[in-house]
Formats: sequence, C-alpha cells, structure tokens
Amino acid sequence: MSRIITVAAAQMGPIQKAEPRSVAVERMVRLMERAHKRGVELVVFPELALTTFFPRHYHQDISEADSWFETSMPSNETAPLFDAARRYGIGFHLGYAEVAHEADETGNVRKRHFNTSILVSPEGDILLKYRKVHLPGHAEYDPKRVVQHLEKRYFEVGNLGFPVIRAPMGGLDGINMGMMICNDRRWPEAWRVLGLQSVELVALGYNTPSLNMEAGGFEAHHLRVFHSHLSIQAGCYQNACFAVATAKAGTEDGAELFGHSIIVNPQGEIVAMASSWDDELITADCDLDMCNLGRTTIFAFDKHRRPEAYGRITGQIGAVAPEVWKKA
Ligand code: ING
Repeated sequence: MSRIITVAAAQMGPIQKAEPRSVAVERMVRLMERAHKRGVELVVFPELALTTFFPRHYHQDISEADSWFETSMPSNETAPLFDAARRYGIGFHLGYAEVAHEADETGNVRKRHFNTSILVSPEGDILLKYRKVHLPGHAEYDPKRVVQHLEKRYFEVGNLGFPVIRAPMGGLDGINMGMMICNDRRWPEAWRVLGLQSVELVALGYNTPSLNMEAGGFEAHHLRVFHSHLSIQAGCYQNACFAVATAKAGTEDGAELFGHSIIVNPQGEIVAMASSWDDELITADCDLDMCNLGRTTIFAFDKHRRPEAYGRITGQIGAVAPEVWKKA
C-alpha cells in the first residue's frame, strides 16, 4: 500500500510594509481554498508569511520591531487560517516572527524573539515548532548595503534544534515531518540532522532577495535561484526525503524577492515549480515510499557513515588554514 500525500507550496507575492496581517491571512485562506479544490492535504506557506520581510528595515529602538511579531499563535489575526484548516481538512506550515516569554540557557525567563515556523494538523493542533538556526545578515546598520538584512538584530538563534515528528497527515496515519527556514537550506548540516531522524518531508519557507544585497562581489543574477534550487535538491537527494520550499516573492517596498518555489523528491528532482513571483499554488503527489531507495542503498546511514572522521563538523565553527606542504 503506497503512502501518498498531496502537498502544495502556497507561494505568496509581496506584502508591503503598510499592509495589515488581515490582508495576508485573507490571501492565504484563498490559497488554502484553491488547495482544497485540488485535493491538497498539506499546504506550506513561506517564512515570515504574515508581514513584509521586516529585517530589511532598520529600527534603532529594537522594541519598535515588536509590531512585526506574534505574541500568540493562533491569534485573532491568524485564527482564520486555523478555521480554514479545519473547514477544508488541510494541514499547513506557517512561518512567522515569534515573541516568547521563556527561560534562556542561564535560566533567566525573559522576552525572546525568534524566526519561527509551525506545522499544524487539519484539526488545528500545533504538531511541531521550529526556530531558525542560521540567521544571515548582520545586527547593526550597514551603510554600504543596498538593502539591510537585520535578522541577527531582531532574532535570537533558534533553540529547538532541527526536530522531526511523526504525526498523522492527509490520509496517512504517520509521516516523518521536519522544518527548516530559508538560509538553513544552504547548510548541509541542517539537512543531515533531519535525515538522521528519518525525515520524509521537509517544509521550508524562504524570503530571498533576487540580487546580492551585500555588494560583496559579482554574482550573476540567475545564480540566485540556481543556488536555492541546488541547495534543496542536494539536501533531498543526500537525505532521501521530499521538500516543499515556498517563497514569499515580488517587490516589497522596492526590494525584490525571488519566487520559483519548488517541490523536490528524494531523487533530487524538481517535481513542481512556480513560474511567477506572486501568489501561486503548486502541487504534487508525494509517494513517501520513494524515500526507501536512497535510505536503504546509497544513503543507508547506518551502513556507510563514518562519524569518527567527521569531528571537524561539530568541533569547529570557522575554517582553519591547512597544513603547508614541505618538500622532504
Ligand atoms: N534570506 C536569504 C537566504 O538565505 C541570503 C539570505 C541570500 C543569504 C543569498 C545568502 C545568499 O535565502 C533569508 N531570509 O535567509
């Protein structure tokens, strides 16, 4: 009996700085309605799907940025998403900015800010939460940048690891699901930690500028989408899993984000791709048994991995200079 689930990437077009959450939520409910008509069982929305990509805006007083964050989930503004999930019997992934009052690693309970995503069941239960680990960009205003990218200013590094949960979804009684957010997709370590928990489906949202904002050197424009797809295809192939990668795209207050959301299978093949940079639903039937080939042959981790040779991966943060060859 094959284990097939019909998934969708619900790509969203731009959300302008002045647009209220209610407008974004209404667009998302429309996308869920369209997904329902196509028999979709799980919808993946983008990173920070409720507001504009606010880390491009500098707030000298960081507390001013709190208006971009959710203090509860669900909330009045997001309740229509949970209602739609129950109405249509569809699970969903949502990326949002989270305020949490909880203890930090020193035991000090304080107000904390994370770039967060959740997986929600068709019944409206929050099945899994993830907080973005790899925060790109910078913490202080950078005058040489064309557009700021202040994720290190507004978010703490995620403190939940890369969890995987086995939970019912669609017509299946259990799917191994995990998440990552945007920049995480560029780090093979993130994929492998999920792979080592037998993940079958990775839900990830992204907000990625279509131009290199760091002005750190020439990067041909077409490579922005290529690098995103390359990272996701490699992650899926090397961990024998599916991924649904959903963009927030288009021009937000003059800053352009690329779309081209994709759904990728465990062979690393793109099985569906958005062709716009606006609200667009792409769907695919995922036969989860397709994960078995990779994880029982080439990527049978228990048979082939050699952790004793991998010490540098967790033992180091940055790269070190190599040994210099000397003629004997
Ligand atoms: N955005 C970008 C991303 O990783 C980025 C930032 C773009 C970093 C291109 C490096 C190269 O896709 C987010 N939100 O992480």
